[in-house]
Amino acid sequence: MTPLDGIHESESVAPDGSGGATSRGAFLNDALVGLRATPKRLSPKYFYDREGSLLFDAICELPEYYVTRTELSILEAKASEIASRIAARGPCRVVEPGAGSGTKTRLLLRALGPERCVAYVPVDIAGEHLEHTARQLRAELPWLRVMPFAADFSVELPLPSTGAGASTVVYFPGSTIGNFDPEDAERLLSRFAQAAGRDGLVLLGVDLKKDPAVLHSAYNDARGVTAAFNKNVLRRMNEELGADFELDAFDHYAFYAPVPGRIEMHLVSTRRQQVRIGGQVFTFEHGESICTERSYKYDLAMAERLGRAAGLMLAASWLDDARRFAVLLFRAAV
Ligand code: AVJ
Repeated sequence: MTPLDGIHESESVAPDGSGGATSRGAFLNDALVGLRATPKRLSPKYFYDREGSLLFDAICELPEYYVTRTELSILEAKASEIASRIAARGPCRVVEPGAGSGTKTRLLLRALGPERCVAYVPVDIAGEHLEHTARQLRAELPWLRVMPFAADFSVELPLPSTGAGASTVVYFPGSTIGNFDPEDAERLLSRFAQAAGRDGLVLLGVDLKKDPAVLHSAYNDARGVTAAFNKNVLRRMNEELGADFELDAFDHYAFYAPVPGRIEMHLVSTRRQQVRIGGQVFTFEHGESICTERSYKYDLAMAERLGRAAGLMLAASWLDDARRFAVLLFRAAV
């Protein structure tokens, strides 16, 4: 593991301009596997190159997309209480898988302060965006030891040593846990529990079940930013994998499925067409879709069950007044 521009690079990083830890080979392989599947499906992690991360930042500002601002409102109100709970047993290091722009994290790190936080370890697929966030954080919080890691946390969660004596808090905000099907979510939380260790903690942001109309509009904003975010994966496959997707021949389509309790995002083919990628030809029937994201919505009982299945015990929860979002603190169930 050799530092690169301040970013610790895990073995899986291939500096081939793919803007992230996932190599071009892995991206191509996942794309071919996903497009061969029935129904066709791609991982939402491929939204996040630099352009995709910026589009997601724009989504967080949309009036319809309540998720980020609701979580922020909880942190603004409860950061010092959460910090006291986290550092009750002494100083800690904060590890953040999928650390995008770190807006929420700043609130937590400031509430912890130099006495109670020995290091911050952001882990993200978008290496460039991670470097940018790390530089900003170092400038804003000069006392903070920032140790960015470019890695795909859904595959591995490598952690740098920060010296003895500090407990580990794995911080996973933003309801990104919602992107994982239940069995994968359990596996991921178990990995977090392992990384946190016996005295460790897991702090999770979870979007809660609510009026389907509210959910629907959050993923179908009037300005079409979510549609552009959704289509970003097609643009990436064209630019990075030499595919020939016509972005205008696919429509953004997102809906809430109450039975599985998730939002599904799709790209729907507007006609029968063929797409070439990686030397292969894929046929899309008129109306056939690629599922590009699932975003599960939880209630507290479901979240507690998930935690227990991953070897974690729910220690505390903070919700907004409208009970739209929850910040949950888990400790290792010894
Ligand atoms: C970052 C996964 C939490 O599912 O709400 C936003 C991503 N997708 N608009 C979510 C997203 C469409 C977001 N997560």
